[in-house]
Amino acid sequence: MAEVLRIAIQKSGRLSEKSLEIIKNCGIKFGSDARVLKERASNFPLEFLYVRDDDIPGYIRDGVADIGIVGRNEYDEQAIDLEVLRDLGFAKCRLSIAVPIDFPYTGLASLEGKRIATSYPHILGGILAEQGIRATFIQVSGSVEVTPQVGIADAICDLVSTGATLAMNGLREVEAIYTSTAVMIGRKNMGSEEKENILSRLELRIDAVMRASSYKYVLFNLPEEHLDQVARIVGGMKSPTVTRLMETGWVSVQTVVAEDTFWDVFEQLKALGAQGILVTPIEKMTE
Ligand code: PRT
Ligand code: ZN
Repeated sequence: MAEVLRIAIQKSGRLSEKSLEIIKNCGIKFGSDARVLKERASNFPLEFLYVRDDDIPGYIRDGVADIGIVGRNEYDEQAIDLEVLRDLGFAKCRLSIAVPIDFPYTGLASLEGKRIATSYPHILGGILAEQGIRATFIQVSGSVEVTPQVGIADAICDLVSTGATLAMNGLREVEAIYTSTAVMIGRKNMGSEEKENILSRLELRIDAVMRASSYKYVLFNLPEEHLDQVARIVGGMKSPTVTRLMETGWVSVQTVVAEDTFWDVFEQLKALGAQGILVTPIEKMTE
C-alpha cells in the first residue's frame, strides 16, 4: 500500500486555523472537520491527526505522527529530540517574567530565592541556571497570572502576546526571556524513503506559500525619465518588467516588493511621480 505522511495539528486553539490555512494554500484538499480525530487529504498522501498541542512532540517521537505544528515554546519545553523543519512565523509570542507592580525588580538577580509560577520550568530553569540564580518553581498549567494575587508565587513566567492579561492582573512585564513562533517539527529519521519524499514535496509547497505571503505584486505608472531610479528602490527578484504606455513619456512597471519594506517603497515611488499604484497579494511564489 502506498505510504502517507501523518501530520499532527492542534485540534482547537491558537494554532489550529493558521496551520490548516497554510496546508490549504499548498493546494491540499481535506475537510478540516475539527470533530474528527483523523482524516485523509483527497489529493495528496497526507493524513491529519487533530490533537492537543501538548501531545504533538510525544506523538511524533512515538511514531503516532510523522510531523506536526506546535509553538516553539512547547517543543523546547518538552525537550524531545526532534527536528525543526520549518519556522512558520505565526502565533508569535514571548515568554516573559512579570511581577506585581510593587515588586522592586532590577534584573534577573532579583528573582534569587523567589517563588516563580510557570508552565515552562525547563526553559526558565535553563536561563536562570545560566545566570547562577536559584528560585523555586511553582508549576501550574493554567491561570499562571493569578498566582501572585493568591499568595502562592512572588513572580510569574508566562507567554505574552499583547500584554493585556498581565495588565488585567496587576502585573508588570519586566523581562522577555524567550520568543516563540509556530514551527513544523518532525522525526529526524522518517524511516522510509517514500515518507521522506512526501515530506520534501510538502516542504517545497510550504516554502512557496510562505515566500508568497511575505511579498506583494506591485504595478504602477511612472514618468519614463525616473525609470533608472526604480530598480534601486524596489530591488525586486529580477529587474522589474517595463511596458511602454500610449501616452508618451510614461511607462507601466510591474514588480515584486517585500511586505516589510512596502510602505518605504510606496513613499519613494510616490515621490518619483508614480501614479495608479496597484498592490495585489501573491498566492504562490517559487524561486
Ligand atoms: O487545548 P490545547 O492544549 O491544544 O491548547 P493550549 O491551551 O495549550 O494552547 P493555546 O491554543 O492557548 O496556545 C497554543 C500556542 O499558541 C502556544 O503554545 C504558543 O506557542 C502560541 N501563543 C501565541 C500563545 C499566545 N500567543 C498567548 N498569548 N499561547 C498562549 N497565550 C496566552 C498566555 O498564556 C496568556 O494566558 O494568552 C495569554 C496572554 O495573552 P495577551 O495577549 O493578553 O498577552
Ligand atoms: Zn496545550
